[in-house]
Amino acid sequence: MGLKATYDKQGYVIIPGLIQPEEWDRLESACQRVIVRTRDGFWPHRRTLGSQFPPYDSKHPDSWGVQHLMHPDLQEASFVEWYTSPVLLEAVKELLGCEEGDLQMELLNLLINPISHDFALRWHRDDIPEDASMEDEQIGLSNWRYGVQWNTALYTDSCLFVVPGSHKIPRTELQRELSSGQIPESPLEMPESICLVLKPGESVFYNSNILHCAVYNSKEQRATLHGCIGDIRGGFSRARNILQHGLSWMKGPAFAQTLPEGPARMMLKNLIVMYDSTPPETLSKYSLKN
Ligand SMILES: O=C(O)CCC(=O)C(=O)O
Ligand SMILES: [Fe+2]
Repeated sequence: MGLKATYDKQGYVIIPGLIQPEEWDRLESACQRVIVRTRDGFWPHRRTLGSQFPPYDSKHPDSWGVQHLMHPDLQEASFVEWYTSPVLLEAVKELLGCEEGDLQMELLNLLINPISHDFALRWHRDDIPEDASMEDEQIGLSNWRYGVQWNTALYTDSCLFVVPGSHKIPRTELQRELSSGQIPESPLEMPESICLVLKPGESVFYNSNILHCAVYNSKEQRATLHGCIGDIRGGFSRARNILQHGLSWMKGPAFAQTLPEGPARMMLKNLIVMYDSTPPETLSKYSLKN
């Protein structure tokens, strides 16, 4: 089966080799710098322990993610260069079945291990609330075709668990019960769930509405690039999910000036068109609670 067929069937596919050998050291040292900056309290855009979705509680001292790696204040050019690199975008275009001109710039974050204690995210779908009716869940799943999310691990990563195939089917009674607010005791209690183990340099592309959860071990080093790209043929179907992260900085001249040659400018323009045309009621349709 080809990559796209596998992705469509399972809801995820693992692809190696999307960080070129000559990019690796630069990207890894940039990750190390932003991790230190975040843990030392000098980067406010972070995912904090205790919060599953934005807005993240700014008071918790420990972090499980660094937000907005492409933000101009970080001055780390390697992130936007990698995010718009030909090898990565080829994979994205193949999975979305779209042309370069359809690509919409979205998020690039870094997922890291907490240091004070372990943390976990409960079973969820990123853009469908846990209490959605079966009908709404089916509508949400059917419409969620215009973007792809991925995790690219710099170090072995065994944090993410998914139920293969669950990106197409509303939850069963049992899946609903196990995804209603509680942190799982063990993710493998969920029937048919698997751990998506990534080796260094491997990426998993996944439908972010697949039923998934994550477990963060404070003793195991994690630096996993976590991005997503949209397809403008989806209109503003992704607006709520993307814009909840606070992307007004992407509209300013400081960010535009950092963009490399290539498709980056067009991808940003596509994001801004969506941003500016999204009706406010679209943004408030669901409010995902922590
Ligand atoms: O840590 C991960 O790999 C998954 C994160 C996640 O599911 C989320 O941020 O919604
Ligand atoms: Fe998620």
